[in-house]
Amino acid sequence: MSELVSMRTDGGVAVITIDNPPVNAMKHEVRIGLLDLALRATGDPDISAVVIACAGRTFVAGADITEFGKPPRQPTAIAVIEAIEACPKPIIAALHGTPLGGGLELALGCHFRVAAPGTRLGLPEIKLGIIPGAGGTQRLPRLMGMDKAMAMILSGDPIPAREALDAGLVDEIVEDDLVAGAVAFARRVVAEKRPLVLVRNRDEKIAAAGDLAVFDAAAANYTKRARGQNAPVAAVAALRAALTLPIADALKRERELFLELVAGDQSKAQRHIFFAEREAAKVPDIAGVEACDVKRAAVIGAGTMGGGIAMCFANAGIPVTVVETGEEALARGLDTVTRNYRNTASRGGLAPGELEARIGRITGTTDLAAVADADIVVEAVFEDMGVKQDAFGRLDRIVKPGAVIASNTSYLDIDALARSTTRPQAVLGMHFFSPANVMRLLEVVRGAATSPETLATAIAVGRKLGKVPAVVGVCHGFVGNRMLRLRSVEAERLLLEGALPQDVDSALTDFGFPMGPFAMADLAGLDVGWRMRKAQGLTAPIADQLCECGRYGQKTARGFYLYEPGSRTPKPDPEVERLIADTAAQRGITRGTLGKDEIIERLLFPMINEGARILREGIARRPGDIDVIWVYGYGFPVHRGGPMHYADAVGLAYIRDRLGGFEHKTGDERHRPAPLLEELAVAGKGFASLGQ
Ligand code: T1G
Repeated sequence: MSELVSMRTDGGVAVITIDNPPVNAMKHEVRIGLLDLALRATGDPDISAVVIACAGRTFVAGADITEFGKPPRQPTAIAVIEAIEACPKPIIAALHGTPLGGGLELALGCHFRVAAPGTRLGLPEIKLGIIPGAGGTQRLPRLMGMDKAMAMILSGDPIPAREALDAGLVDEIVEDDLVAGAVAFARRVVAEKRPLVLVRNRDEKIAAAGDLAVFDAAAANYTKRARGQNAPVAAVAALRAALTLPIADALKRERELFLELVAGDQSKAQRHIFFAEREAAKVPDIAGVEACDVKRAAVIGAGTMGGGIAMCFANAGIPVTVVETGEEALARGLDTVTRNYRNTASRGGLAPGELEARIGRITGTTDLAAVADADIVVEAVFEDMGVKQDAFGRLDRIVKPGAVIASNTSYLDIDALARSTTRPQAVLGMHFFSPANVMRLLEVVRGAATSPETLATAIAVGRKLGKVPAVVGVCHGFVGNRMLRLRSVEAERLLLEGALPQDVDSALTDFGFPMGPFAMADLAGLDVGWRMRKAQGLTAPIADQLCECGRYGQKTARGFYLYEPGSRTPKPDPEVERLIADTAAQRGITRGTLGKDEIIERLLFPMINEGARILREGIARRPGDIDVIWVYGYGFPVHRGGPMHYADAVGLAYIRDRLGGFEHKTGDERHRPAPLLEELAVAGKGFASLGQ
């Protein structure tokens, strides 16, 4: 008998309660307890019905992910669900919090499901590089219909209880005491002798979805965006089996696909990111430090970043004041924010009333004194040290004591900004990524004087804004941009050595990135990088020349590529190819042919090497932090686990040797294998040996 699962009876109704904090993951001991009590309730003549509920903040949020990759132990979740389905008495699942994955599959094995109002139900397995493995791909479409089930399983996103009720996934919303409501529901089922039809036997919605051509067309919309991920393709195969195979065979097929994926490298990589994401915000030396409560925020600057950051606060329910130097710039910034919200609302992305509510939380002003009572101020002014130091000096004289003063700089020295105030302990970096209201990463830059309270508050705010906070130290470009610089230099070098922009970009998109460096540069605007390079005394042989002739990318319809009017589709430009060839010739570089693998290695190995330097310097605490930064901030394919996890899969000795070859070829000392990489390679170890 497991103490994680208990049973009591309430007037002939057995209430089985799981209590395995923090998220009632269905680990081995829970499965043992559940099976034991389900069988006991089945056999007990005094029990007429069963309710399965959970203590704590949520119903079962899935299988225990830490058990993956280990030998499976009986009973499996499938065995527990089959025991529930074999019970001749009504079994009701009482859902609250986030019943996800195996938790929702457990509920789908029950005869009925009732839910508390705020419940969010989902099958997020695809985010772990797997598919539902306990019947979700077969039972969910039988309850909700194929379209809705496909959307839930292929996106992995949860749906709210009300939507689940409308779709037939839950049978009742219980407004008050959930378990009492579930017991009452059970009694009604018994009293009304309601037929106990197992979900697995409800074929009407499956029959309705029988047209395979329609199914395949809908599925293609999802798999075309898979970018090399196996799980979406497997999920479609499992769902298709629901239409083509009898349930028992289809469940078997789902299990085969699940077991193949869970043992695969992609799922290992995505599980690594799952746990690394949760570790990245943990800073051992501030464990237990209370974050200050943030009721009001302010953003200095209403440009692209300032506007996006203000939206983050408004989206999280925090009133925010946006300050600009002039009325015109302020109006332009707020118009962009309003337009963004209207676009989202027009696509059905905002609940009724939310548009006005969010815009209503944003107040614009040109009076800096208006931010005096803000609990946190995020500076997002022009990326120039002088301009920022001036802003910090003025904020220091205005903002109330105890407030956090953060900079959204993407590479400037946070310690220098802190020294331009009388309260360096209240200063740190909060580096958002463009578009700030969309990108999930938040690089939290801890300065030398940043206090534990300030850091804890910034991390808590990051989480509240729905971001993935990753704590890093101060250096030029912090972690992400510092590594990106190495990739950008190499990308330009590859052009001179024989590649074309489309060769480099397609190598990275085939690898799994959403976009290659040259298409990305054209999207962001070549002039932005040009200005930063000039400010830092850096050059980019091709990009600089393109900018000198006014080719700034999409905004000028010409950059590394050509763009037809109104189109964002990059087209190769012979003029650029000629410019590259001429530049190479001027530099005495003989251009040759570079294969995809070589291009990938040349782009990724130097940045991995820089990652090793960053770890040795302590700018990043864990290799997993670097992986989280690259996956959530720079589009590194999640199914490869980020650059450091990927490096371990490739092998550090191989990378060390290739880098040696690059250094010999380019003469660039940054290609020299970093001491940490060398040490690990010699020891036959990977970055993972350094801890998550
Ligand atoms: N297994 C093990 N640990 C888990 C876990 C899980 N399923 N879910 C969360 N944790 C840990 C997490 O690492 C953290 O630990 C703590 O719980 C709190 O989590 C058969 C095979 C539920 C929405 O994918 O999405 O079922 O850092 O910080 O922000 O088909 O956790 O404190 O040491 O994230 O409030 C499917 C995963 C599994 C859901 C809560 N289920 N979890 O978010 O807290 S596959 C999932 C989440 C499956 C079946 C298949 C979130 C949450 P620590 P947290 P939160």
